[in-house]
Amino acid sequence: MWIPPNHPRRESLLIRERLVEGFKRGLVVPEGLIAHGRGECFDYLIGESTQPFALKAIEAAVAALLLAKHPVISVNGNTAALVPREVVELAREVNAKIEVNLFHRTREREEAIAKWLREHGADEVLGVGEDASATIPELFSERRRVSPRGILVADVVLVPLEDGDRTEALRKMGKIVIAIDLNPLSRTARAATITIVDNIVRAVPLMVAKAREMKKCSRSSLEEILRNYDNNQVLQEALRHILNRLKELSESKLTLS
Ligand code: PTJ
Repeated sequence: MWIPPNHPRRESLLIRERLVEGFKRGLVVPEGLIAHGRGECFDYLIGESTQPFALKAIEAAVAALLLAKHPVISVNGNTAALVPREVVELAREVNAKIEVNLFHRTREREEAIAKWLREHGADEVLGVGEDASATIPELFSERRRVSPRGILVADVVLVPLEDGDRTEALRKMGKIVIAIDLNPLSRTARAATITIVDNIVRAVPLMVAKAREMKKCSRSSLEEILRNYDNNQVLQEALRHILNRLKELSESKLTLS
């Protein structure tokens, strides 16, 4: 679809088109389009830019990934459609495995997403077909099926665009869970160890840049960043930001003339 270069909502429309394209390619499910709409609404409230609370979470997330023994990036349909190259770059920078994990799991989608990621530079993609032979205890959705070489043994898992159940189950297994979710009130956001309240299209490239920079840090300084991180405070800051923004807007002239 052609979007005029001067369209005031151009960026947002281009992101939408990437998802529609992903849907046509069989990467994204219709429910993924609905999930994106929910995300867009929260992005509007946040101001469609990365805020200090997200930067704080990104720093802690990168510290956790760099300190991890077995870091894994979990990829679903929306993530594959929106940031395939960036996911591969991040995995390379922090030495993480990439695993396909789907709520609406079909063999066709697993394979389509893995192929798409390989086309964007991934050497290995776990969680496809028989490789997803292990199960996460106490989880009944299709998300329970994981790779014994990936999420099952991971100590740190990045779960962009998640539905809450699995985050809670992974936490119960003792893993550090990093979520990227525009909704600071979602169960995922509240259950994760570290929540990046930002759009994945902005957050993942920032994580790549941060990983390149922080790779030079000592283990003790990375551990210190993690020790000082407080996810509850970050979620409170996200809500306070929305609150203040809406207050300011509600006292300003809103009509366009
Ligand atoms: O590909 P599958 O089969 O694994 O399915 C993926 C979806 C997204 C359909 C599935 O995980 C799902 O139903 O997710 P939810 O429960 O709708 O949650 C998605 C969350 O992601 C919501 O809290 C949205 O606000 C948030 N979100 C949507 N788009 C973005 C986002 N967060 C960050 N960046 C976005 N672009």
